[in-house]
Amino acid sequence: MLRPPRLSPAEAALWEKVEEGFPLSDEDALFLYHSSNLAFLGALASLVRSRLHGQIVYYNRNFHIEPTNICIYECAFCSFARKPGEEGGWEYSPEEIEAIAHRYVGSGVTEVHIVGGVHPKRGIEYYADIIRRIKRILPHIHVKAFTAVELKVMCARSRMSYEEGLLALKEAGLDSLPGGGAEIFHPEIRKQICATKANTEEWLEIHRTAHRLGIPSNATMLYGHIERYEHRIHHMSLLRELQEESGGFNCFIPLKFRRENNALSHLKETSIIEDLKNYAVCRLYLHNIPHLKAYWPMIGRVAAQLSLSFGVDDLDGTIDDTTKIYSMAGGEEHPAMSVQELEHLIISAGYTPQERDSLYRPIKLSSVST
Ligand code: V47
Ligand code: SF4
Repeated sequence: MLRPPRLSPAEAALWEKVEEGFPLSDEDALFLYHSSNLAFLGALASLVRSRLHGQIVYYNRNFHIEPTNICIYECAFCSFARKPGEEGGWEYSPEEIEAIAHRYVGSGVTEVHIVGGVHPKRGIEYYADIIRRIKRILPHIHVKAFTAVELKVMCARSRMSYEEGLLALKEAGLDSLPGGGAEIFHPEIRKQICATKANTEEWLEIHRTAHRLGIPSNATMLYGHIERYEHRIHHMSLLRELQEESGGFNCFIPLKFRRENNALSHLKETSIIEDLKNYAVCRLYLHNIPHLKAYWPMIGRVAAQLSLSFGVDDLDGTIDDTTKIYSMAGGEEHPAMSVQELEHLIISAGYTPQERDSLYRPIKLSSVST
């Protein structure tokens, strides 16, 4: 990666630090967040990205199931949750979930992503049953399911420790955990946007336990609402620390706050410049988490394509379904992208597409020639 010309002394020092492979300090990250030199940020993040993954951009074929949007919590940023009996609420029966899984038989999908509201009545047994039913229909599917927030409550309801609950789900076929529920770990912000759900220590403890049991996971950060850069850095520092200890995080996903239909609708959404800058700082600061994912239904296709030049190496995914978490908050209505569309998007940005499984093992070479 060519060093951009006319760097300030501070930028040149950071370039050398990253080139030599040293981790960024919190001060370095803050400096980058305050920088308006987007070309520098992109080049620096691309230095790390190409060291880790060359020109490859991963994608996978997945679908989502949101078993319910009934939720005991009221997170300020959430447009998705409903109270029991409230209009717009749903709770699928196991048979309805089986019917969703049946739609994907023979489709080539390799992963199902299952997250939903925190239902007042459902425990580990219910969710283990759902996983078993899905695996009977799609035996080779990787089940990435349940945020730490959902897991905390389902374990408590079934009077199980985190370890017991996770082991029961693993036995039923759980393969990994998604990264949701992390939001912003700093207590100053957490108490304003999601005061009552799993706190920071609980979120980290559930992921630590999963990693110890051989269940890998992802991590997210909900950014662009009331937090400051310092809170984002604090958030990432806790993840970097846990990753140093357990090595169980596969991927980090910054989630841009979308403001429609929620209690924070008065806030402005971040600009694309801010989103790209954030991807770059995340890539640079989280040196020990191998993958950085752009979730295109949330940021849109153009921003997802641009993000590839700001450290992102993974596009999620060939989603073809009914996911509502983002469409209810202002994301794309029926997010769907075919393999050809996704590969075209990657190739036209100058990168090489690679289909992956949920553990980032290559599945096959691109079907579209570069
Ligand atoms: O925790 C909710 C976020 C998350 C809004 O692991 C919102 O591969 C923006 O975790 N604006 C759930 N974000 C989704 C999730 C996820 C998504 C994609 C990939 C993976 C993965 C995980 O959605 C919640 C919350 O942070 N969210 N409402 C909103 N208005
Ligand atoms: Fe419930 Fe999750 Fe929405 Fe919070 S973000 S209200 S926990 S569905």
